Amino acid sequence: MIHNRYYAELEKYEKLIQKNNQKSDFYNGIYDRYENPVLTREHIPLHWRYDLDAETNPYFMERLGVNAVMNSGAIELDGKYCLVVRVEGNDRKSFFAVAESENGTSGFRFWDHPVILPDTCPEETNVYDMRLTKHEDGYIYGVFCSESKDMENPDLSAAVAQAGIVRTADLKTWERLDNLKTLRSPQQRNVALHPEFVDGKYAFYTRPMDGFIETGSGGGIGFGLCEDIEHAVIDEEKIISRRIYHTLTESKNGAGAVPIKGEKCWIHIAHGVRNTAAGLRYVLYVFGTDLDDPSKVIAEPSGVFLVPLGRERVGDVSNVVFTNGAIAKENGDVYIYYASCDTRMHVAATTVAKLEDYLFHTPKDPLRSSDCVRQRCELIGRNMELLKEI
Ligand code: M1P
Repeated sequence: MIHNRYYAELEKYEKLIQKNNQKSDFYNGIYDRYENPVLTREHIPLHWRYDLDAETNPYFMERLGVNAVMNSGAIELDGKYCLVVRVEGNDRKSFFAVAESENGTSGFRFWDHPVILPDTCPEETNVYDMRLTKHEDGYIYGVFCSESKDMENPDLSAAVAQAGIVRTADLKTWERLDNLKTLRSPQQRNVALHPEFVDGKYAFYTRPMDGFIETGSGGGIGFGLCEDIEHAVIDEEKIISRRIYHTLTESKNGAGAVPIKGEKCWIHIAHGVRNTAAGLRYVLYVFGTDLDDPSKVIAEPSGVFLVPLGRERVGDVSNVVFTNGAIAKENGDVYIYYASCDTRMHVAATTVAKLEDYLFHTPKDPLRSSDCVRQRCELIGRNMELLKEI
């Protein structure tokens, strides 16, 4: 028999799922933020966490709790907004699960079961952060981090990160392909597949790393081509968005959402990391690449695009925003799904036109304080002239 408490918890759960979400009063002209997170751990269905049976669970305890929902791939499928969410159990292991919404900003509801990935790598301990690409070859690809213990290193925390690759037509049945091999980089995280062939080949954004946490000699976001997606091998990785001293990418950076095809460029929403006395700070930034050559950066606006604000600043890994999914609609609307503090998911809404205006009309970072103040004084000067008209 189902425990009585289930019905009270179900009522709370349904109220949460049906909660309206509105644009907040935040303004920067670039995007709108929404008041409420679109997904939290409370959105996880009760039957994934509790044993509902009153006999085997007399106290109605959570048996398999969920700690966080975060870094989600995003895709529009059959007119629905679908997120492939990174769900982190209380046991610290992550898995993927699809949550779907009618309008992209509220009402996200998980499908009945988590994603079952083919279990082809016995050494794999953890999987997370899937980027979803609707490729012109007809498949939907998921590229994610496949993490294993580093058996060659006696340090208990030593791990190895690789890029796992799966493909699907419906987000229900998944085929696992070989992990990506990058011949010149020992580890990879934050890898994304470009949606179109480039020179007849599959194109990946990579993040070469010497170790599991530090990128070391890996200079930033890389770009590489491969012939065979089923056994993907990349020889050369060209660094396209660099780590730069005293900028938001000083410590590291990584590809975020799969690039969006705009009118003037491919729009990349990535993350940059700097070190502080309070630990690493993760923010989002945007750059644009050539429509014919997506490895060529043609727009690099200065500074941060989206940072953790208010309640977004607090969570398991504080001072972090991270994106690995955005949905661009045919009418030009764009929904950027981002996690705060490795804890919950939010949405920001904008358009391709606004993103391109931001990309091509935000000044570049002059990289030195004295040049930055000159840049700002120019803006102030022009505005002072205009303000005389009032
Ligand atoms: O904790 C912040 C993020 O750290 C990692 O990103 P990166 O590889 O750039 O350091 C990832 O593990 C990501 O999942 C996490 O959100």
